[in-house]
Amino acid sequence: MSISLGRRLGITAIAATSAVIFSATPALAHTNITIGTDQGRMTFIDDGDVFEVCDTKADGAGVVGKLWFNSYIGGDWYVEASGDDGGDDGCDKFAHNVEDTGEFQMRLYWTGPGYDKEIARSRTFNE
Ligand SMILES: [Ca+2]
Ligand SMILES: [Ca+2]
Ligand SMILES: [Ca+2]
Repeated sequence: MSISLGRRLGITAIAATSAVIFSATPALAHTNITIGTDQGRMTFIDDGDVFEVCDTKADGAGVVGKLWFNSYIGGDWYVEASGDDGGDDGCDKFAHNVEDTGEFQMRLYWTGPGYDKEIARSRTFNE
């Protein structure tokens, strides 16, 4: 009786643990990801872990792309790296290693007068 109960509890515990690990795993990147609007865009380039930020509209303000991170240990999301682009030619780039230590998310902001307005946000990812 007690052995049978123990077995059943053990199986239940294993199943529950697997479910938690599965649900906490964000989608793996292994591909480029682009977000944006007509004001600008931000692209994660998987080859080299480079992030490209482009201001695509001559509207008197630039854009800033931020790479947010939240570790598996918990706690708040915070900005790990960022890059901005303004009226100059071409896009700006920054590199940041994306690894399997937590979840990453790209968020793009339009730097209008006096404030940064979020205009796009990616799914969470890592690799
Ligand atoms: Ca990569
Ligand atoms: Ca602009
Ligand atoms: Ca530019």
